Amino acid sequence: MVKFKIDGIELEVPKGTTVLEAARKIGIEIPTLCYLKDVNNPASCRACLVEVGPRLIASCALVAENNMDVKTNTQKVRDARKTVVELLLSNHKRECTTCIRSENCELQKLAKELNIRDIKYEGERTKGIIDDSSTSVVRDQEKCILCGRCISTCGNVQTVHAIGWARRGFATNVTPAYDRALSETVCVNCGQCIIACPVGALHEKENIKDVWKALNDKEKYVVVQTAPAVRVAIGEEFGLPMGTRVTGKMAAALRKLGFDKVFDTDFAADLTIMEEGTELLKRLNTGKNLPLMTSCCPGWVKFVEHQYPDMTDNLSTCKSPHQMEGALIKSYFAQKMGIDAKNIVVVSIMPCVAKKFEENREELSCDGLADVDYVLTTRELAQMIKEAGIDFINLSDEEFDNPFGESTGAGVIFGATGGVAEAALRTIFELLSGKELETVDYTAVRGVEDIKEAVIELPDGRKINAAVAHGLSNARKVLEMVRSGEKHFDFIEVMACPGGCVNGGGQPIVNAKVKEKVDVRLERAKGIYSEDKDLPLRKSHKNPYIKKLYDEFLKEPNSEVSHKYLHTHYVK
Ligand code: HC1
Ligand code: SF4
Ligand code: SF4
Repeated sequence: MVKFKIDGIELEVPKGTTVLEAARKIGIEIPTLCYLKDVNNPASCRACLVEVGPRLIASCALVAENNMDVKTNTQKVRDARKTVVELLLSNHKRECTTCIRSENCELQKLAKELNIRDIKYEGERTKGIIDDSSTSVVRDQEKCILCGRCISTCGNVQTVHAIGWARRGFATNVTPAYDRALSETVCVNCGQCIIACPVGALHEKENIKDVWKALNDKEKYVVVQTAPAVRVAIGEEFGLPMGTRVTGKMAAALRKLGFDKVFDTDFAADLTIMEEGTELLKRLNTGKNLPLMTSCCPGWVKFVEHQYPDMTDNLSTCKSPHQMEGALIKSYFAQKMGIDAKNIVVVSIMPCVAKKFEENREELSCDGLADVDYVLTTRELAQMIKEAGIDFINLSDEEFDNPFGESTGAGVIFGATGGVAEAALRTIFELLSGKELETVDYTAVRGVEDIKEAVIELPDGRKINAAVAHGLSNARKVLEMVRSGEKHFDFIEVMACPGGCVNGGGQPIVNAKVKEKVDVRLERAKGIYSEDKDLPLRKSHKNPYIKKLYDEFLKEPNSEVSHKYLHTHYVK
């Protein structure tokens, strides 16, 4: 242990603790911009300067030592921090009123806290570009403050390394190698860099205008569906605590926006379990293409295509749930309603920016029509609700529309890491045994441990070895273990985003300081599991509308019709 003082307060902390960590533990506020807990700590922004003797030192890189006397609140410290931020602002494209991150920008917030009223150092600014080549992520270099949080996230958390540092000194910027467009790189579109960025230098490619246009077009029948993870996060955009379930208010708001039908992607998550569970049992019988790897996360699918092309046959052929639902809306539902599928516009509300890439893939279409026409993030939906002047907080709960509005708890838990595996296990076991499961909670695959493993004994004595990984660095570890023969798995669930979709790149952006105290992944997952617990049905195969869909249209899981609408293939 080390004994030292911060602002006269005696402290005892474990060896290796930084002054920043120690100060925050006792409630002393030190500003930071580049620091992102467990991800990024380059000591580059210098906003966290503190005074130790005659020197000003960055507290994030200052390891506490015995007898140190640290001061965090002197005039010298306040002036120095102010100068640091003024210099950053002098080289920043300051269009705060129209910036996508206005009111949720860490630089704006800090400038206000430090009472910066004018920019003293006007002069030449570093030139940069706006790269909007990607379907998912837009980069605006002139808003970048060179904190490096995106680079560390992409490189260390995701092991993708699509972006990095280039040039030196005043010309330094963040860019893909050789200044390529992001769309020409190995970027998997996960958007984790967006939610790591403290400012508006990275954001999603917006589709709000496209959706308003469709809603205003009298010829179009506009249908919306919402992903499991949106309902436990969108409330944050309206000031509700993290993880608050607002499923009914969300359905009501969507109706007020003018959508003709309000469907739930959770229904198709149940359907995915029927299709993927059947696929798993078939592969177990033939021994081919094992382990079966989940395919509902387009960031993960892209990662496999780029980095493990020899393993694409291991991916499930199932489309992701919202793509399945889109294909069914334009076939089964259109036929039922007597609507020309060409006039239907399907909008998916997703916690994800990779889904924007996914819906544009030509592999995800049927009869010449894209399954899904537009994907909006949770943030974009909140924006539309605000633009429409809807009093979200005071809305009364409404239900989803049928035939795609009913889901089981198994569909809901898709939104958290381990959810797909748990949902599959609930169904596979029952279908094989013909017996009711006594407990449906497979807690071994829940939580945010990097890699989770479970062995499930089937009624016929066979065992299924399952692995669950979230975040692509963990996925890479699992694939390397499989390749080297170190581990044998039959089933692998991967979600590209740490924590799964609850922490997707399209979700409300949480300030880095809040992330230090609260695990966003766990808070939102709590909302997911409580919705699961409260639903009367918790196993996909019990969903009455799923049974009806098979009776009326698909016949049986993995049938020819199912393959036409619900399955796809990948590129190597
Ligand atoms: Fe997901 Fe999925 S869980 S991929 O994260 O399989 O986006 O929430 O909608 O499609 O259901 C996302 C979430 C989502 C799909 C489902
Ligand atoms: Fe990297 Fe994901 Fe950002 Fe692409 S979207 S640059 S893969 S973090
Ligand atoms: Fe999208 Fe979910 Fe995959 Fe993240 S984990 S890229 S939010 S599908």
